Amino acid sequence: MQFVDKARIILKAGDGGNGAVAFHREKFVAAGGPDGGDGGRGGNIVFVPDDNMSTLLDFRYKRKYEAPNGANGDGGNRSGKSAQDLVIRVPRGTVIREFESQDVVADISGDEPVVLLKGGKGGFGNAHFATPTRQIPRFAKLGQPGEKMEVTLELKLIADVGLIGFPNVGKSTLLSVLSAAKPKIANYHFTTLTPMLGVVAVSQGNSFVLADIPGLIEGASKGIGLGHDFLRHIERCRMLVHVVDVSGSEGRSPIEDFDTINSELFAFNEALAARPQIVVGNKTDVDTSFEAEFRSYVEKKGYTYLSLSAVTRKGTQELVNAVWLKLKELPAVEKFEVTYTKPLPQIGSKFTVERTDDGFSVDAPWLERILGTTDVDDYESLLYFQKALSDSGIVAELEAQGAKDGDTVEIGDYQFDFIR
Ligand SMILES: Nc1nc2c(ncn2[C@@H]2O[C@H](COP(=O)(O)OP(=O)(O)OP(=O)(O)O)[C@@H](O)[C@H]2O)c(=O)[nH]1
Ligand SMILES: [Mg+2]
Repeated sequence: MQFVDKARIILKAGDGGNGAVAFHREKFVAAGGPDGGDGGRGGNIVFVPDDNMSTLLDFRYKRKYEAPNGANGDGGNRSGKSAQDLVIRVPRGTVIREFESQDVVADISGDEPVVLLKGGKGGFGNAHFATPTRQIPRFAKLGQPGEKMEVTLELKLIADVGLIGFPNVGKSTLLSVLSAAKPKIANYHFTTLTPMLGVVAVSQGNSFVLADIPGLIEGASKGIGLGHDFLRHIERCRMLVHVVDVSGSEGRSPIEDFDTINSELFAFNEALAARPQIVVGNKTDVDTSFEAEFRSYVEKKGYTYLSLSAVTRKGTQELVNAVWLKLKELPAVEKFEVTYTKPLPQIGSKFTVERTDDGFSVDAPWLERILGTTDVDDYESLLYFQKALSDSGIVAELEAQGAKDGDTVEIGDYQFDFIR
């Protein structure tokens, strides 16, 4: 299966249904009261984590996701049906960002479903607008549009511990002996092509998640080998286990290997490079003549060093214990903070009024949204809108700036005559 960990999709929540204009009719009753029902709510866009998914591949084939619209209201006070939410399943650890700003909208790593976009509210039917002085309301409100957003999805796996090191040093072998995971293991470079997770049991009820990623080489941060892209999957790991082949089986120096990987880490993300590391010298069943020098090198730098043979399982239990001890001191897996804020202000918020060559122009995005749901050809509907205009203080501001009856007032794409 192809591993895809980035995608870009377009989301649109459902529109609210329109309210109905209808009047009660009955035999022998000349003109009944208004009984137009409300429109139904549009469907939300909801994200849930799915632990059976491990890639964002599906989102390469389908790019547009729309929740259904609410149904329109009907006569006889019948409300339109609200639409069902559109539930989108993603692998756990998927971070959703608004495309333009790249602000984080959600991090789908908990168990709770996340309502990302809200469906539009249904419009009120005319039954809502009957008042003692307005007995025949010939208007209803249109449903509000559902929210829409273009987003990028990025998978950042959730694991406590990340395995790093050169290719062929035995990272996948270690994962396979510590957990039930069955990664591919072979005696050549870049056997592992995609990240893999395994659960490591420590003692009854205690376990941690270990992530194995493709090997790194010098220049990975410049795209050499498989590059450093996969490092993003261990970006939120609480700590790292740095696996080094201390047997010299490939003719390299363990000390140089260790420094190379650390500087590649640093080039990718300084915070990741600063994460606690336990260093393991692997393949000690082959040759240990380089080990003493390497051990004192890393211990002098302040790291914990453990001697290991993944194949004979020498030292594996000590490693599990040491990792568990360290994890107990460390904060939980990092969740991405939501940095995105909805740009649409609420009704009654700020506006500006400016003089133009032939009248006035009002800048108030929230008002344009109300206008979008107002039937401007309907007198009473317009009255309703004008009430919003005066309640917000815009009329007063226009008058203060000298607006007179008949002056042109521009609001977004609309033009009105000013009438007091
Ligand atoms: N002798 C010996 N061989 C080992 C040990 N651990 C792993 N190997 C061998 O080393 C080779 C590479 O092991 P992998 O686990 O695939 O290594 P890797 O680090 O995951 O490699 P990449 O996925 O390519 O980055 C395999 O042939 C393993 O059998 C060990 O402790 N001793
Ligand atoms: Mg591997």
